[in-house]
Amino acid sequence: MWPLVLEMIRMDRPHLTREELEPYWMPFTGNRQFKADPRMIVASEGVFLVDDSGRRVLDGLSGLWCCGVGHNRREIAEAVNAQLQTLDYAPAFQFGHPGAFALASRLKAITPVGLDYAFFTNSGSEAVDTALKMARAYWRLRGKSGKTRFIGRARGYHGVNYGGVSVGGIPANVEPFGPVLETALLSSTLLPENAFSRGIPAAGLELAEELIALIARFGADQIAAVIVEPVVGSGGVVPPPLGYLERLRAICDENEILLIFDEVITGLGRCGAMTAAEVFGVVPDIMTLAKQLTNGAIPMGAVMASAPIYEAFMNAGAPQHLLEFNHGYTYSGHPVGCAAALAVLDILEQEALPQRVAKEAMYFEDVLHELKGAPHLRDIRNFGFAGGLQLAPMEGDPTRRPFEVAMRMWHKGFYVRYGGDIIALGLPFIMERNEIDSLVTALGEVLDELD
Ligand code: PXG
Repeated sequence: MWPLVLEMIRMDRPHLTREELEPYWMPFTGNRQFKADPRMIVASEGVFLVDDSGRRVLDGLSGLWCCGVGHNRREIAEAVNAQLQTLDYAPAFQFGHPGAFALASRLKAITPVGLDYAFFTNSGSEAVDTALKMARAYWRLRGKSGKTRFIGRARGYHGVNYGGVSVGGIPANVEPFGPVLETALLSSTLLPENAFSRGIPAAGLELAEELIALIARFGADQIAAVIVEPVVGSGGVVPPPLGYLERLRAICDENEILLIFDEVITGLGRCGAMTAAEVFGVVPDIMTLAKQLTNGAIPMGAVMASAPIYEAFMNAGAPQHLLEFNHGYTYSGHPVGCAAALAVLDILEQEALPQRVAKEAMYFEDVLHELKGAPHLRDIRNFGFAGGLQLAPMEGDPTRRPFEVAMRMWHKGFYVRYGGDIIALGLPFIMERNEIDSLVTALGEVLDELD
């Protein structure tokens, strides 16, 4: 099938003209640069993307951290197709369809014990804002309506909706859009002394104590929840210091503060288990999922909530016909999204892909850390099938170098992500060792070539 796809592309798809490119306002993209030098992706298969010249490009970020089981999986396409021909849409409010219930049960089973209820959204950003609303409403129901403040963390990324940017720790994503919710940020655990750590870094546990200081400043009776990514993704691939997440959990418990894990990137295989919560043995009160949930094929997110949270809403004492949570989306639990997600969970389980990631992560780590000593490289970080290279900033233009690296990689036939001072890698869970080798070798060559 593969050569046929390439033939079709060559024959039927001329490059778009500048005029044809113009009307699309692209997200999180340098629109002017892209339209001057387009990188058009027209097909995909397994660990490869195909551009509009029919060139195969190795996908080093699983799309945008979402296509871990590989592109164009037949099982997902068939499940989606069958669902579309059976039930394309069912009203999400006041009616149900079997797929959403089946998916909720599957997610309950694969997330840590205690996260028993699934609320569906269409993206990670919506999952985050849903989680924040859930947390505030929960405390209100418990008679503690003063608990409204959220604590996030520097370098955190929690999507782009107003709640998410309020708790996020990437200034450029919030400054143009303020004022936002009142929040406070913990410091990032990215410490110079941890540079070139393999996996979990040794230093930084004491940074969890900042939460104690924030509680002293604002009062536990004003704080609804703490939200963190167990392993920071977009903010630079930052694994947590040894013991850090456990300590956050303990402080939250002592102070009646909810702990939210944003597992939009870390969930469903990337960390070598179904969730990062499982890897670290720390169970949050609320967990967000998206991206890998449908392998990127259909937009979908989920919020997993603990039984006490769900029960607080159910036992609020209102008549049965009234809504317990005034929140939801037209496409919450969309039948096609649920069908895709169920197919993805089957693949993850049947092919034991989280286990594969756990096993191969060591190989990836070894190969990636061989880059140590390459020009411009300030740090290498990794966890599971996620890796980050931090580059020394160019004078006067600190984000230029990662951009240059990513563009040169693209022209060599490799897709990696650039942002800030970071090159990020998020390998597909099915990537073979020789493919990892070629990706990292190409990165080494590009770093050598740079000024
Ligand atoms: N939480 C986390 C932890 C994320 O990484 C979101 C929420 C928002 O998800 P949606 O589906 O609304 O985009 C994300 C998204 C990158 C990159 O290159 C990361 C994301 C999105 C796009 C690019 O690191 N993360």
